[in-house]
Amino acid sequence: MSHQKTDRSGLSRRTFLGTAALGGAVAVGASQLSAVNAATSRKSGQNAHVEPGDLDEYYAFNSGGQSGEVRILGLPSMRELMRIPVFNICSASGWGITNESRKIMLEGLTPATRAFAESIGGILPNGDLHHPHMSFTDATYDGRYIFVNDKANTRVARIRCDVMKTDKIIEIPNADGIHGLRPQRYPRTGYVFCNGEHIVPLPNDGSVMDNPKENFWAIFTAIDGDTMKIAWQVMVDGNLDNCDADYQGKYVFSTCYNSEKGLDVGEMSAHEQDWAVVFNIKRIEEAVKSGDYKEMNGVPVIDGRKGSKYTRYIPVPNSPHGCNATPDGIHVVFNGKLSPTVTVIDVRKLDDLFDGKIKERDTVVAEPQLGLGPLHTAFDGRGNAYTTLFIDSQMVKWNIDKAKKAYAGENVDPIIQKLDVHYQPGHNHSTMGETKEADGKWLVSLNKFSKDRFLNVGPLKPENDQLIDISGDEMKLVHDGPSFAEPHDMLLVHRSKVRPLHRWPRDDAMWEDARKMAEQDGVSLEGAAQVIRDGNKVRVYMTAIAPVFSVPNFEVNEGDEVTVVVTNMEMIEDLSHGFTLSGYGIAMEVSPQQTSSVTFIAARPGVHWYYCQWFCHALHMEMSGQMYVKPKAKA
Ligand code: RUQ
Ligand code: CUA
Repeated sequence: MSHQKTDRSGLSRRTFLGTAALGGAVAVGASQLSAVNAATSRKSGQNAHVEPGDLDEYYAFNSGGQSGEVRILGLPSMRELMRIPVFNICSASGWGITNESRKIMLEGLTPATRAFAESIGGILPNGDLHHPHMSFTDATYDGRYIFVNDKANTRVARIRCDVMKTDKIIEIPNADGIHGLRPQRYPRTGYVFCNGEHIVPLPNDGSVMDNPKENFWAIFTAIDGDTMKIAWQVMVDGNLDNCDADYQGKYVFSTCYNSEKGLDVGEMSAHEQDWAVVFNIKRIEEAVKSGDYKEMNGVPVIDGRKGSKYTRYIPVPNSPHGCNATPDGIHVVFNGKLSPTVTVIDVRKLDDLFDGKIKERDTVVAEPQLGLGPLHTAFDGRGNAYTTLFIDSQMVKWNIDKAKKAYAGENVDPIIQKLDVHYQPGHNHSTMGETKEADGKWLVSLNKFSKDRFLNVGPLKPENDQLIDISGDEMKLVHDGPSFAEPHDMLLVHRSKVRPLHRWPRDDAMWEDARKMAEQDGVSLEGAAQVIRDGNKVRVYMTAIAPVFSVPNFEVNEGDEVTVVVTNMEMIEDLSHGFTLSGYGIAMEVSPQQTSSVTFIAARPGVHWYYCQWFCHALHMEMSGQMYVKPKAKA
């Protein structure tokens, strides 16, 4: 693709957000051609088609954006395999309904938020999940956990990769809107780092609400990923957007687009330069040990504002967004967003920077001009970088070494190719690209607009996650994948790194409360068929084995507090049952060897059927029972 053409399409696309139609129509014609080319004349020999019954080579963990969940896709087929509810309420699995999930959703909240949640029904019903990232050992994925952020309610959650379920959710105090999130890469995770995006007063309790320049702050947080307790926080100037950790375990980086501490768009984008903050982990840990911090809401908060020995602020042109460390372990790329450039630093210079031997901008080794709206960068492990250009609607492939040479004054063009994507890409992600094992096979462009790429589904359109083959010299677009509610980020993990179980372990900690309760009642969950009355509390224990619940019916009084505990005793893979109670807003998943429980008030007299909602047997429809609720007057 010649630069001539690139520039023209870039110009027409630039008007996309304003006048839409024409630029988009031109782009569709061109891309259909390139899709045909990809199918017929691709040289790289990679096949995106996965035959029926064949397995994908990669897991793709896709954020569900404002749906609050995580999705698992197979790559390269882009088939959706599973959804993992996290911050959302899930009608199918009962996440947010069962006792087990509600405990996870409640117990990590601060006391103030917990009281608020209880006033609106017990849990916060939504989340805005942008960034799923897997735990690392020695700078590559280790298959233990996936950590995710919630921008909407300032939380961080952890997903267990053995069962692909959320097991911890914590609220981050002193911050507002957790956005960027990355686990420590080396020696292992370790810390999970996350950014508070919005500046707020400290404490944010209404006692101070004016004069943001003096009173509002952004907070950088390090969580202990093993315990999910907050290790420390750092108060910084400006705000915080995205972050990444180095490959050495020494530094963490965060971009700032609001060095102005503005409260509206005009104020926030006023400066020609903002910055990237560098956090010195060792020095911060020493500060925690020596007591150089202020405790706020039970957390040590270190002062990392300009001039502190714990941070450095590297000037970066204008409102940088993505923050990406390269698989060679040496560079970090800050993506300019309002500047057509990305800024590349060399992490080997950071010791000297912190020792005062060099200045902030001396760490910069390249600053190539790539196109309009650079947001995120991915890598192929062969020295090339791929940056999304939001405004140009393109993916640009460029060479890091060439960019360094150009920065040093040599007459070289680092840009290798620009590929049209459809449309307005945000994140991109390459297979294993944020690890030392980056393999340069596939790249996904997560486009925020799909407009004319799919059948029209009304005013709200899906996003478009496009699969690009990067194994050859040229990027080839091979697949369009519609997705809902703005996935921001996609983690592409080789299947050898993830080893989920086929059944739950019977002694799993997920239902330890139900087990304790059963023990007190003298009931074995595994053989249970019992109804226990304890004052106005009723506990119903049953097993599920296709196609029967061991308790075919039970009777309670109106107003009783009822707890139903269901244990699936199937040993057969994939034989999930469920428990749905009609008219009570209750559904739960009970997968092989799992126990699930739910507690509710029997507020509605009459006969209420319960049934299994996961198709499990030829007599699945008959897998049901009845709850009789005697009205108060007759009780
Ligand atoms: S952000 S589109 Cu929420 Cu990751 Cu850059
Ligand atoms: Cu059990 Cu359907």
